[in-house]
Amino acid sequence: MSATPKSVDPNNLEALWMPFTANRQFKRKPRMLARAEGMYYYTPDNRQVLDATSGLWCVNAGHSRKPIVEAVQKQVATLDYAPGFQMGHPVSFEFAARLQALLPGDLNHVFFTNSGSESVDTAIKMALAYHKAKGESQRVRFIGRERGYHGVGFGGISVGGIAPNRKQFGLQLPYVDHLPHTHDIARNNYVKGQPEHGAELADRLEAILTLHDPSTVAAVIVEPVAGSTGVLVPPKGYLEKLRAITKKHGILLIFDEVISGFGRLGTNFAADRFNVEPDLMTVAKGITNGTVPMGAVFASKAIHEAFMQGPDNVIEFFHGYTYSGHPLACAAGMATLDVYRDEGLFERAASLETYWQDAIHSLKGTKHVIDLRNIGLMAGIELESRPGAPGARAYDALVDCFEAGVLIRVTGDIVAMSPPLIVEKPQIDRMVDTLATALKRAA
Ligand code: PXG
Repeated sequence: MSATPKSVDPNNLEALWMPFTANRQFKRKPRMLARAEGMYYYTPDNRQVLDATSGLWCVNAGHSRKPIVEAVQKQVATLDYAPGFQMGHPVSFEFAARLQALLPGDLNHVFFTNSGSESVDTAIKMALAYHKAKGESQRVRFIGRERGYHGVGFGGISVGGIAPNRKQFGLQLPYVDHLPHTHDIARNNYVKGQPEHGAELADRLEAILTLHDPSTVAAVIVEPVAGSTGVLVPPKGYLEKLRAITKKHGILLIFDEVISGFGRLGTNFAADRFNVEPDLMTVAKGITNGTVPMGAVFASKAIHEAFMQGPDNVIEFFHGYTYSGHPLACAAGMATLDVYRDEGLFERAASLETYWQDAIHSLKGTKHVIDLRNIGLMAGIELESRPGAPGARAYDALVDCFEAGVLIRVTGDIVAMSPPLIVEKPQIDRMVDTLATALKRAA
């Protein structure tokens, strides 16, 4: 049998089982993106679609950026792949050092993965192994949070707080508990930036710890700003409390910054924006501008130190991936950092925040809208659900906006927008106007 069948119909959509997609609904009426440049996607028939979501929260510097394209092309022709176990290649060391220079507080070591999900599972294993190395192998519990998204590995869905991502699978990690989420539109409605109410929800951590005995808990993991479940901005003082409580009990704090990292909040990381330092940080997405799959875990000096004990011929952490530190990803990542720096994109995001905020909040009073919230260059627009059909209204808005030439993202009945940091003010206006028109039309 030949490896290349002779006649394959490129328009046959059947073979591909699409991720997180209503496959049959999609295939009846596909929405295709064939090309991208800067702020725009182009459909196969060359219709321009303004990207209000940075792909899936990852293309922070805009699409098909020349320096990144060229760096990847050069790298693939120089060193396509090199093993990363007991062998090294220069680009991964250089990229780790470049990242190290960006890290806040005591974070100073970089472990490469290929996705946010792998980063989360890596951080969970690192936390367990850290405590074991310190002689505290009883610390095996993890505390996540309702409405948290930490990817789709078994560790990630266990600490995550999204019911549909868990209930199909039955099994999860044992010994996991969850903090309450901080979404409270009764008290925090149409808030610009951080809400006033809800810091006390962090005190629930003390109660959970008392229930389980704090000395059995390895780590608490949260997204500083929950992205996927609808842009939930942390109440003032909330993250600070989590930090104080975890520190008091010798529990690690993991910030999942897969979305909030790399300029989304106008700073390197959310940890910088909120001035709260975690012990471990997980990243992905914007680390390579979405061009080549990559993720990373950033570990504090103390955590790294705990592993670097004992005989030096022994592997310190029995974990890693064939493609950890892949040369193409590292080359893409370094070129991405260059673009972020040379174009001042994180500062640009910060300077656009007020304009973005005003534009988003101009939707107040628009049909179906029940809440608006924003921070950095991200926003959640919450809709009242159509009775008996949760999610339908937002999905209709997604289809309408796509047909009108703007790509948005929806989760349940919440619209999320997170444009590339190169966005121009008239493009922000167009995103908001297109959504407003779609909502006025929506049943
Ligand atoms: N952590 C967080 C905070 C994320 O947002 C992951 C981990 C997992 O990353 P990977 O690379 O394994 O997908 C994510 C991913 C959406 C959406 O529309 C969000 C994500 C992925 C796909 C869609 O909100 N976040």
